[in-house]
Amino acid sequence: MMNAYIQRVLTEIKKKNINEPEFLQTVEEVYSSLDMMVNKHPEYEKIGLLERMAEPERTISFRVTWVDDAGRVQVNRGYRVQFNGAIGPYKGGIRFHPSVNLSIMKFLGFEQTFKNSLTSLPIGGAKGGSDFDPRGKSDGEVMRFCQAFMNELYRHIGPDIDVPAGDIGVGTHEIGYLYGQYRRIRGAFENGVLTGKGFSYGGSRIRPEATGYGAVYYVSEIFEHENDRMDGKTFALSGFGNVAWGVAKKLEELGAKAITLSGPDGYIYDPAGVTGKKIEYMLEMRNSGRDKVKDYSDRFGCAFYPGEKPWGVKADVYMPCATQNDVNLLSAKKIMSSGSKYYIEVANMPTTSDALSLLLGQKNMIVAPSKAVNAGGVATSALEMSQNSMRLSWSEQEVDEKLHAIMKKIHDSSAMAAEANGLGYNLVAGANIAGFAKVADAMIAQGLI
Ligand code: 2IT
Repeated sequence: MMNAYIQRVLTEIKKKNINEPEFLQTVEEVYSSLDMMVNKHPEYEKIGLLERMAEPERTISFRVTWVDDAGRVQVNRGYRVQFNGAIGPYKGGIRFHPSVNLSIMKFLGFEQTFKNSLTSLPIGGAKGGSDFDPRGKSDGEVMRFCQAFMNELYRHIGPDIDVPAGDIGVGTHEIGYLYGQYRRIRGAFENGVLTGKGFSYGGSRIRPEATGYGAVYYVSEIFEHENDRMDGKTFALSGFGNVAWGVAKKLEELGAKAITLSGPDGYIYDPAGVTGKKIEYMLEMRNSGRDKVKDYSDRFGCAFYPGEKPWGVKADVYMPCATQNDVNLLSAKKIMSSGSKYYIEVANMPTTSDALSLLLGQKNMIVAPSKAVNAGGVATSALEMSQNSMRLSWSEQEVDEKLHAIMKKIHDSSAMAAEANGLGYNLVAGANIAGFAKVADAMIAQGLI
């Protein structure tokens, strides 16, 4: 029986955010893990903690006007949701994708709050983006769009206020244009305002690899817990962007291999492994702007399955690295019947709620949640902020060691939180509880704001 306060709050939040399904799904997922904690803390209800936690501190929506190559005026909608600043300046990525809407921004900002808390670094939660579609746009159009986006965003951000980074559709290239415009408007070299920068103007070593590397470090901790070995294992991945690239690279280093990748057009199956030059080709595919994974099979002669997802392939570990709602109930059933015991979320909310309940209900299955698994990206962003504020730069090895230690700590604190709440080795609930605890403490300490 779920705690009555949680039940009441969920009902209210449902009413209030009826048109925001992704956001509602995330709030439900997080709050339903907090039963024992809320039972232990009746004071949460008196100060409306759960109601406050589910309401962004600030939601900014703005017009972005730019001119395309044909001289036509284009209008997009921009967002920045500053969800929770209790433990540090707002921090989170910017996504450029046609699917961007308020529900997606809010679910990502809510998740980011707990993810950032889990990293143990001082960063609050935020998310931003636009319904701008970078696909098929010229470089000049992308630059003008980034400049127009920053013309409004600059007034809401700053190194001690809100520090955006990249996400889907926003990589180092776009961050460069965004930073250039910020610097021009501010008339100051405040490079701590954005992370994921190029190395020549304050970017961190390992930031491009960090999300993927961090995810594999996290998986290594699970394997250690299970007395299992990484070498020789096969991994089914979806996506072929920055995250899948980092995962494939680190897997190869550890003697394991990625055997699938996917795109909006279908998936490729490469039983020999996505290794060596094939990994570097992923960057080329991404930079082409075609958004087609079939290019990989054309180049390397492996199988391509148009319009399908890789979840029916037999693999030791399943890692969705693409975007939300990538694994539905049918896919989850396929994963279950593969005999694998590892389902590792990497993308934000890759699993539909019915699929997640099914997987979580399997006794022999270990499910790891994206807010913990992909936290290496934002953790390394926080390391970039530290380097910027100290005006120095750490070596690859220094950053990588810190990232590795952070991922181990995230795994261990999640496992401990679950154990302490009588939930066994439940990494999903554990991450929610551990992430929530620090934000809750900070909000309580700071009074009603
Ligand atoms: O989802 C994420 O954590 C990101 N897109 C990275 C955020 C960041 O500030 O590096």
